[in-house]
Amino acid sequence: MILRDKISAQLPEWRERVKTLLKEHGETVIDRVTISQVYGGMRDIKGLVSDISYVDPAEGIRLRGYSIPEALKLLPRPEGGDMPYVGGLYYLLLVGETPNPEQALAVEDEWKARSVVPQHVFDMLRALAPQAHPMQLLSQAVLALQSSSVFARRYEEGMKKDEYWLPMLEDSLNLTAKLPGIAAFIYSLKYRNGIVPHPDPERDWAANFAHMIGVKDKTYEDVARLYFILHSDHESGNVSAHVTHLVASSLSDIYYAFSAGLNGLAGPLHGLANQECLGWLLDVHKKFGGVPSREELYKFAWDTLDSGKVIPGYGHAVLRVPDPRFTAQMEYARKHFPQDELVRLADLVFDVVPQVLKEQGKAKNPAPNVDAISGALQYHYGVREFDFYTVLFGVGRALGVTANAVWARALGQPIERPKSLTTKMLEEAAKGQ
Ligand code: CMX
Repeated sequence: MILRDKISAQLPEWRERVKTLLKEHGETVIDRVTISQVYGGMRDIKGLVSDISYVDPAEGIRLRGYSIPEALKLLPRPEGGDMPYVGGLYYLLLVGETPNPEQALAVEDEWKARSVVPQHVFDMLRALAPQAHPMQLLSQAVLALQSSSVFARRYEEGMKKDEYWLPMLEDSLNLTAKLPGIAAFIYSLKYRNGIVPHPDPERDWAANFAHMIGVKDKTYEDVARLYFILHSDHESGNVSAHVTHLVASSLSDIYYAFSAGLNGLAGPLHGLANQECLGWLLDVHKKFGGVPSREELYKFAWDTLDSGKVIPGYGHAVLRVPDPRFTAQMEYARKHFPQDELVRLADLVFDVVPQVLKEQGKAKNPAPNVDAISGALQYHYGVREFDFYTVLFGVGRALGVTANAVWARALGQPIERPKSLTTKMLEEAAKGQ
């Protein structure tokens, strides 16, 4: 298999590189840690490694060194498509090289061969409470697949540490292959008739999602590709990526680990912000009977803050500029449907909210993040049940966290175990200064 062969070929050099770094420079100090960081969600503490993506505060994400516009331009596209194959992106994340069309299609073919979702997963989802949030369904579905983990079976049988990454790759491909079908089923179960068409072998991974969810407009295939690519990876410290890595570091398989990561993504300060944001835009739209004036929106934004709420889709723990993932989606919307009311509203919010947050003076980054516009695109195509939107985020996020998990196994990253202190110890450390 192409991914296995490509990673295999790189591994000896990578292992040597890490071994030498640790042996010769293991005691080199790279950063200092302050009490506010210890008490403040470990913000900016450099304690994780990922060679797959890096978020530059002043520039945004780079996937294997490529900015979002560069990646979208370089990755191979389907004929007539505006956006690249997601299989090509997965190749880039896993292998670190830009794939040619055959290589991107090889990943797409791997996914096709592994896409059948076992019946017990559908049965289990049907048995859950009707009011269960779609993210609960997604997390449970991933967990239900755990019984098929190749890693868990091979570990039980006994396997050398050097080989751990191989079944991790198998599991990652099996899991990611099934996610579009699972997500489409969750959508249909919650909001339609619970029936999903079979995947179409002629379509790629993202286009199949568009097909299975029932959006007829062909351009939604591009939106699906764009969406999954943009949400794939955002280095390792965000909640969903970090939780997945943390759980997998105990040698749990990817199903246990990613199910846990999804539970973190379901929080309103993280992935759920996309549903919250669309809800906020709709509240504005309803209150003013359309797109309000600048002044009306300014007051509405202040009312949100004064009521003790955050403005969803704005702010970021690392970024200090508008999120390029926001920009890519906004550019798409402006190009393809500039007159859409929610897109016009999201554009106005982009004009007004940063100013409001600056005036309030709390948020370190008053600019939009990925969630500020993503829902408006889905809404345009008729995917209007906005409590489903974080599921879409989760499907995309699987690509990044599984790629990281494969490499963490390949390079033998150990179980995570940071050290905690008591408040008294911190007070004493402060006195000693
Ligand atoms: N609206 C109102 N207040 C905000 C804000 C926003 N959009 N963003 C930050 N703040 C506030 C914080 O709540 C914090 O207030 P307190 O001092 O009272 O606790 C203060 O500004 C400082 O926060 P920060 O250091 O700028 O941001 P954090 O790193 O603590 O948090 C984030 C980052 C994303 C959780 C925060 O900006 C936020 O809550 N944004 C809205 C929710 C959102 O869009 N989340 C999605 C992020 C992207 C993703 O993961 O999907």
